[in-house]
Amino acid sequence: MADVYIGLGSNLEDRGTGPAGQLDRALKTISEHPMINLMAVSQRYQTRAIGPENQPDYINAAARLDTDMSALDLLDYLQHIEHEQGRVRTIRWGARTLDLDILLYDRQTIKSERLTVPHPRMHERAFVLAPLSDLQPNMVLPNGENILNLLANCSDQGIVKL
Ligand code: A4P
Ligand code: MG
Repeated sequence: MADVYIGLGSNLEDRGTGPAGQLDRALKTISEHPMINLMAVSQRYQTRAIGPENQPDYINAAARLDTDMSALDLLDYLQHIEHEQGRVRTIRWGARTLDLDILLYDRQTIKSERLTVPHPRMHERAFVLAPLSDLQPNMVLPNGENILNLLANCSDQGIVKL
């Protein structure tokens, strides 16, 4: 079984369901996959958008999964869920109904065309580090960095625990 952490984010509604409801829906779908055990879900955070500024605040969270799926199969499944929940890819870092990122996959380092793990920008983003610290406060990343130290460096990013 791989020990996996994913990040969830949303700042748009889809068919009447707002960002918090998008996260609920995604977590329910993930928990229903026969090859995935949803082990834990973090608190939720309201976070200021990083990237283009003219977009609403996000709701972000993280989850811990156990799975026998390969990292690429998991990515396919997460992208399928994004698509089902109305995700349209237009501007990089632009507003979206749902973003599901693989943050960590069993302490592996993966660099392929479709997948970079650990997620390349996670160490500088409070909206990833704060929910991860709910799941495992003493987590150390594969490169040796401690997430609480990293989180202390992004105290100016405007995130609020809900
Ligand atoms: N990809 C590579 N590695 C991964 C990975 N570890 N997990 C590839 C998931 N996908 C990965 O992603 C583009 C491509 O990245 C995918 O096709 C996949 O093969 P995308 O979801 O289509 O586009 P994106 O998310 O706009 O791009 P990117 O560069 O992944 O953006 P980020 O870094 O995920 O940032 N502000 C707040 N407050 N909260 C947020 O959640 N999210 C973003 C997106 C920007 N600003 C935000 C938030
Ligand atoms: Mg993404």
